[in-house]
Amino acid sequence: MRRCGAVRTAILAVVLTLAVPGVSGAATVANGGFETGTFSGWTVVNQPGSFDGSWFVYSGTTSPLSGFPIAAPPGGTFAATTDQFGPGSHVLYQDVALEAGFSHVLSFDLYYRNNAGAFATPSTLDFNVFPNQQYRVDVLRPTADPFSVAAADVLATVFRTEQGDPPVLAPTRVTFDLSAFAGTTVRIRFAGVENVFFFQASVDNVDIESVRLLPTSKDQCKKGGWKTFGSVFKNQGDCVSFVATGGRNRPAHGGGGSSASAGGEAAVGHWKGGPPR
Ligand SMILES: [Ca+2]
Repeated sequence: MRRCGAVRTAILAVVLTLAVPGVSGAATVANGGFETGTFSGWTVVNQPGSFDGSWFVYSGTTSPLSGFPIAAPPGGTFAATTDQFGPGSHVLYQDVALEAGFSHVLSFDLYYRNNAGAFATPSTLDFNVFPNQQYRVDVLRPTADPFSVAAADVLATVFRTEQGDPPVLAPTRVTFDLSAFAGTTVRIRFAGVENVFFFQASVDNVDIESVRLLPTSKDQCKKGGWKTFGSVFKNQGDCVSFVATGGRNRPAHGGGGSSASAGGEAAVGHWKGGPPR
């Protein structure tokens, strides 16, 4: 038994070596840390009539327009924040394609300073509705109006300020599982609205970590199931062979891999990185 175990360990080591390390291209947030010093990769939209407010790339500890204290960028030199001289509504978004056959976890550093002291959170981003003093992050259909909060447009709400929340939040890591949207393109939207008093809504280090999903049971390969693992397998037999050999028979189109969790409770196994491209 010990000898067998040693052989299995050796095989596993080889498999892991064959796996492609590092970042996959399964879902890419462009300029997620704003370190270009610009909004390259992002789109900024302000509701018409907003009073000299917008999203800004900033550095340092003073808000770029109104001069209020602000947390230093939590990563690198630059981060993004709303700032203004009066009432307005400001959207920052990016559309991201989520490759099928991967899990996708969105994360970012979120923080804010609401100088009004209290939030007002109607279900609208229209600053003409008073009072409206809030910050929210949503996953939208990419065809949605940038300011929409309609149920048909909002696939998920990742974060929103609520009445009674403390007015200041230090940089806080927020994570959200986007795996349910694999195979589609989604719009990640950060929206700040203020019509009570100055409000700096901020974000940095926006990232999506993607991990390829691999089957751990033959049943997951059958009835077309092999197609749900993206482009890894060429057919059902290729998928079944992968499972039956514990990953030693490499998929036709994938790299190495390990279905080490086969037989466990996990529905799927995974390994980091994607196939060679
Ligand atoms: Ca940054």
